[in-house]
Amino acid sequence: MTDARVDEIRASDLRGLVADPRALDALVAHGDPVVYRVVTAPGGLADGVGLAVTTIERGSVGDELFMTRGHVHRDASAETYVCTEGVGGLLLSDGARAEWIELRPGDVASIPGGRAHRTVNVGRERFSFLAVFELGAGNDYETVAKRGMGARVLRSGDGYRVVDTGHAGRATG
Ligand code: PAN
Ligand code: ZN
Repeated sequence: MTDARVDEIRASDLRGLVADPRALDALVAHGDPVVYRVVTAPGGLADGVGLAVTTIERGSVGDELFMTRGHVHRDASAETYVCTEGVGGLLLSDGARAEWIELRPGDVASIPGGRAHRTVNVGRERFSFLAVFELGAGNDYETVAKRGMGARVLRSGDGYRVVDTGHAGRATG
């Protein structure tokens, strides 16, 4: 993939998405580090299939572990993730309920069509995964920014915990 596109997502790109905006401001003031990189095969593979590798750095915003922004596919297409490095997980949301799937190298996770999805690095190293998706799926970031993912993944001692937050506009619990 010599002509691959590389997108760098920095702390400042997570504005409006994190639990602790002050911790985010501090991180941005301290050099605005790269939270994750997405390497995309331009044009994708054959037959309308896209391929991208995401690598999330180790770190947190306050207690909230480094994560992707999260999105829903506008065309409600499904997607498959294959973990290649580190320990992380996938948060899925249908707007009412959140689901957490832990991922280690070799694990495969399916994202059903219409679900919002976000990944989180919960390990001690980088967390990397390969995504296979439909080209032209159309990533909608606004929905997640508005209603959240229904859960947040926080550092907890040596490990992590997934905290249910409910979805904005719905009863929390
Ligand atoms: C992935 C994601 C990638 C970055 O390739 O786009 O992990 O996450 P955000 O797009 O939420 O910033 C994917 O799910 N593609 O459809
Ligand atoms: Zn996706």
